[in-house]
Amino acid sequence: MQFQAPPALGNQYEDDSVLRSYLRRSIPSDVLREIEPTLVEMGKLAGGELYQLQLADRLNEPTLTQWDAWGNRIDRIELTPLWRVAERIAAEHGIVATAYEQKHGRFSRMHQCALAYLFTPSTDIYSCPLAMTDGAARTLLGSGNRALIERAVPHLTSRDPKEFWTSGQWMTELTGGSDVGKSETIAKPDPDLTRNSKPGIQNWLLYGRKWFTSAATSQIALTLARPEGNPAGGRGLALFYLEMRDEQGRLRNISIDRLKDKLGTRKVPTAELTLYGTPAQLVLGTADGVRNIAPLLNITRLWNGISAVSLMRRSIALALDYSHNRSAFGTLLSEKPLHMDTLAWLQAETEAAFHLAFLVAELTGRAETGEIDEEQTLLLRLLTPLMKLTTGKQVVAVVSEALEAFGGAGYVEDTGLPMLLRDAQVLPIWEGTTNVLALDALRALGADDRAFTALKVSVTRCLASVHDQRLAEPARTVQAALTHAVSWLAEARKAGTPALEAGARRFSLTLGRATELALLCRHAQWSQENESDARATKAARRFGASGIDLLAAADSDL
Ligand code: MFK
Repeated sequence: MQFQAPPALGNQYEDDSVLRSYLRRSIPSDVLREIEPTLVEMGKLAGGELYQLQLADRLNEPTLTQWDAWGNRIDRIELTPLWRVAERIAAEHGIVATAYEQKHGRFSRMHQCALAYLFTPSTDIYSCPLAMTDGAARTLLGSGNRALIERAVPHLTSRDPKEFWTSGQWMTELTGGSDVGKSETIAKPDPDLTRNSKPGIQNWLLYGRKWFTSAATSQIALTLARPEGNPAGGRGLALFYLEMRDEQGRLRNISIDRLKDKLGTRKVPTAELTLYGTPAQLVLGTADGVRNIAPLLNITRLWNGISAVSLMRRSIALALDYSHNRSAFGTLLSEKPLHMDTLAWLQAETEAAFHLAFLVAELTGRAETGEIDEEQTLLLRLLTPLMKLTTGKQVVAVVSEALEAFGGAGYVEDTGLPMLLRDAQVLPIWEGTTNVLALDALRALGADDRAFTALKVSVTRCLASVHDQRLAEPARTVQAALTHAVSWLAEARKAGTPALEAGARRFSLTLGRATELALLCRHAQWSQENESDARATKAARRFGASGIDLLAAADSDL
């Protein structure tokens, strides 16, 4: 009897030619020399110890114990062994801290995203609490609230597992996850607590239900609530900071009602909470909560994109390894032209998505160090939703197809493969669905189109460096898609808001995919010249022929 060898992983950094080539182009060689050992180490963990633990932890899920034996309400969540190890490794390897220590200035964010990209696929979405923690640190630092910055940021950015805190991001309520302005949680000033606090700190008590709070084991949360008497809508909400437990470890007037029973991300303890007088502090101002929490959203959207490309990469790494070990009809799968053609398509989608996600990381790093001009600021604002929605769609398609590359084994739970698809499916949903982000992209365009101009300039600059004949066709595809997007936008605006909104998804995906192709062409040209490597060129040609302009159907509706 012949037994099939399971797919295996090597060092996930050393094996990743896309990541390594990108870093060689984008990071000065002395910086890369310094950070590379951390990536090699994370690549080793991700393909070795963490991956083995992930497979062993497959059937474990977090549990909620609401009562102890003596009738006390305790609401204790136990994480699985994988997540407990992931938390320690994340702290020790500075997966949040790297972006804040700023050892390499604006390259620190790219370094952090590379670490997160390697770490994510082996830890069953432990990137969720890390993303929210990162977003909370960024939001607090931007708020100028000295007391909260001093209190929380050193914990959020610590490398010491004993000191490290994670943060929740409590937005979603029964009224909805997209239309956050409908939130019903009320904030009442607490005069007693305020009197006993440090000068300048005003305490509030929150009352309401939070319906979808990811990673409910965090030490703190940033959340939205409506100070009593404030108007309806997002502007009437305020941004609050709270600590979940008191010095004795008791929840501060929070009950954990239930853990969600979700399709995927089953290691993430996503909870329904009731706040019944939970002490909280204003982060900045008593209104404009949606605007004030936006920095957090933009950071978690970056993590969403990085997580998407990391799951695409993982599914291809496994499928590729399998192709070298699985025989059918007389040869290995790796010798079957059709099988390898299918994997090459997945690789092209993944490479394209990778370059867009890491461009947003690059721009975020520039914004954080002040090395960004107005044009790039507008570009970052527009590209963040475009990147999140485009990669969110790509990851589901790529991982689904990668599972098919295993035949029936891809559909069998104890291979560990189906979990990839279930986890991928959350990425187009949370942090803003595809449609909500398409509308956010319209918001980012604004009325004057300066953000759109910034995007066109950026794409044109990419294409200006592309002169290899094999890249001429994909470059023309980018230009044609952009030209079409410009004319479609003008027509849609004339036709009115319903037409503009109806086409927003196709418009956004067209811009997202066209930008990805331009970035891939630029990298392919560089790789030919500096690495004598035509792999990215092949990926660009393949991706360019895989549906870039999705606007045609929208035209007919105008
Ligand atoms: C694996 C990695 C990821 C891990 C994630 C883990 C955990 C997931 C947990 C969650 O899912 S938390 C919930 C996530 N929820 C969302 O992402 C909400 C989706 N809905 C939206 O994004 C809506 O567009 C939004 C709630 C923002 C719309 O609300 P409003 O009240 O209609 O907002 P409005 O009036 O358009 O905007 C208010 C202000 O915020 C405006 O600024 P001004 O006051 O100056 O005019 C907007 O420009 C600004 N704004 C909105 N979105 C922004 C933004 N500014 C910058 N960036 C943005 N993204």
